[in-house]
Amino acid sequence: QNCTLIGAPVQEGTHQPGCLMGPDAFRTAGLAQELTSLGHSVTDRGNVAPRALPPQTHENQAIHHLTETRAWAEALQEAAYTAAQSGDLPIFLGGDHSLSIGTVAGVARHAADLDQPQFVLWLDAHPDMHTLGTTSSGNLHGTPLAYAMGVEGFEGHYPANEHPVDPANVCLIGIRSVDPAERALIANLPVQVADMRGIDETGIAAPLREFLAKVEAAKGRLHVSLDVDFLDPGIASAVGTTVPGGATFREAHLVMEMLHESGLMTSLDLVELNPFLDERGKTARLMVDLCGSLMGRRVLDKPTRSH
Ligand code: DIR
Ligand code: MN
Ligand code: MN
Ligand code: MN
Repeated sequence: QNCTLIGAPVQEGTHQPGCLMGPDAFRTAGLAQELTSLGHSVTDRGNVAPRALPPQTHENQAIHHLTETRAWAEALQEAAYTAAQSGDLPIFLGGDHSLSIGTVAGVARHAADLDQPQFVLWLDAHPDMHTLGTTSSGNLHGTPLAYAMGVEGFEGHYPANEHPVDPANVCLIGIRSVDPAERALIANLPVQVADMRGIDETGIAAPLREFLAKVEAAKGRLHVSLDVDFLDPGIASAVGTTVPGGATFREAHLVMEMLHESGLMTSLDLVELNPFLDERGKTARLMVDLCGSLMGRRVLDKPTRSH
């Protein structure tokens, strides 16, 4: 497969600086070499640069960097649409999770051109389902999934979302930190949510297998958005919003291997890596290692069937 790396050094969606260095940390940790060693070809398109936009404000005073976030969303939506059209696998190197405001809408626009449904797998401790009206932290990395699904509350601030993802085509895995407004939205939308309690009961493979079967049956396109805080802080500490009780090394690799075996993934975000918080690149290297499993590395030549 041809992989296109697209850097999105955005950090305005969070409160702590450092995600700016994410794309270069993925490069330094050897992402391109890992993919090449698995037989893929890799084109690194460098980093996206947003345009300067006229300042905008919102009545929610907690919100910061709204103008910059919109500028990134516009630039990334265009970059994602163009990359998806090429037929290569776009891999977006974050950058905080606000980059998915642009990437999901961009790939969904291409799916609409192909007349295929867009599916989204959100691997995260958080649902990122705030609107501009409900965020109390004002950190806009808490909003991309609500926007991607066409939830109201962004009009006139984020770019118009012409191809929203059907909430029934969205699956969240790893969830363990949910704010009240997000809880209410989840209760009212047909999204599939595997929180850590459910994962403890069924194992992590069951909800993923169920979701992948839906994607396959619908002949859908699948965007995977991997937030570093999906992982347990004990193995991945380089993220501004660690939450205890995350996915283990083995659970995370299993998810990646099942995704690879499904052959369904059509685009990928790697987000929230903050190299300034890393211990000698440990988290960056783990993320690259997971990408190896996601892109075909396996223990034995014979794939282990999970179903
Ligand atoms: C929290 C944190 N729900 C907020 N969100 C994070 O600020 O809205 N998402 N960290 O990944
Ligand atoms: Mn997130
Ligand atoms: Mn269209
Ligand atoms: Mn998160």
